[in-house]
Amino acid sequence: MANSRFEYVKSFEQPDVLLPNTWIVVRIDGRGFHKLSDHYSFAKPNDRAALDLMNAAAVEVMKDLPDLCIAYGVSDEYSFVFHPSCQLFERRNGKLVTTIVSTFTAHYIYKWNQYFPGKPLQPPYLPSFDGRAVIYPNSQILRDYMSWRQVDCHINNLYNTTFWTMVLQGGMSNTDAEQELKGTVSADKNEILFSRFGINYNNELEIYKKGSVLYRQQYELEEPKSTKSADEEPSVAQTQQSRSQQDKIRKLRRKAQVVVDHVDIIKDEFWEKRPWILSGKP
Ligand code: DGT
Ligand code: MG
Ligand code: MG
Ligand code: MG
Ligand code: MG
Repeated sequence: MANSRFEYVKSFEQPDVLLPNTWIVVRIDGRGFHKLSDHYSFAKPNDRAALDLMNAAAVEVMKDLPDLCIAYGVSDEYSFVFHPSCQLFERRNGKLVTTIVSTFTAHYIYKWNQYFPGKPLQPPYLPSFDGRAVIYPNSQILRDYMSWRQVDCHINNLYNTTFWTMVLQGGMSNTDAEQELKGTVSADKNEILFSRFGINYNNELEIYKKGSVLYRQQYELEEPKSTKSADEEPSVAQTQQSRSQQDKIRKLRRKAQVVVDHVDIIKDEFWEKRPWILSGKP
């Protein structure tokens, strides 16, 4: 780039690199989806097509960015998780968030007709998403973050399921249902659903109760034959090789199938069965 007398403006740009060696979570959330879901008549409390479309867009984001190790989605939000070793965009906050938000939005809009045939998108009701990045210092706190989102999913879904059953099946007004649910605990809502409507909340679809977890199927890497012992300083050639090894891992991650699951991610079992998610290694 040629130097010009205008070049100095570059010095106004602020660095926004995220702390090294930390988990990065980019959470995106639909803007004004209350209005949007009304306009396109999403089913209440859960619209299966709307959730499937969120998941389909998120799968494309995972495929596009092999550095992502897991994602979790509920309602109009999705959390995308980068491993602490991630060096994508030199870990620049703005680059990471805007890339995720725009890639997700592009796929969401591209696939809309497939999931909502006969309901073409109409301005001003066009889907858009905001996003933010938060860093977490260790995998325990990262897991607590994921648990927080899944607990939120459960609490909201139990409330919404009970509320909309009281309104749509019980013929109650929104205000009356809201009033009656004020101060109730989970057991009360389960009881209302069961005794008045014969609904066992446990039998509701897992996608509604647990949200959606996206991760890569385990991928394998053939170990390179090593001639040197581990405590020797790596040569430049070896560093190069390990870089090509890293590229190989990225390629494998890109090829690995992305799974959409609706399971408990709060208990240890999910993570213990799939150690490659947190280790970031094949
Ligand atoms: P925001 O995020 O501050 O721009 O505002 P909203 O309106 O997106 O609010 P938010 O994100 O707190 O809540 C999500 C809204 O999206 C909520 O009003 C319900 C709606 N929504 C999400 N998924 C579904 C669905 O499956 N069915 C229906 N009927 N509505 C849904
Ligand atoms: Mg929001
Ligand atoms: Mg929203
Ligand atoms: Mg939301
Ligand atoms: Mg450019």
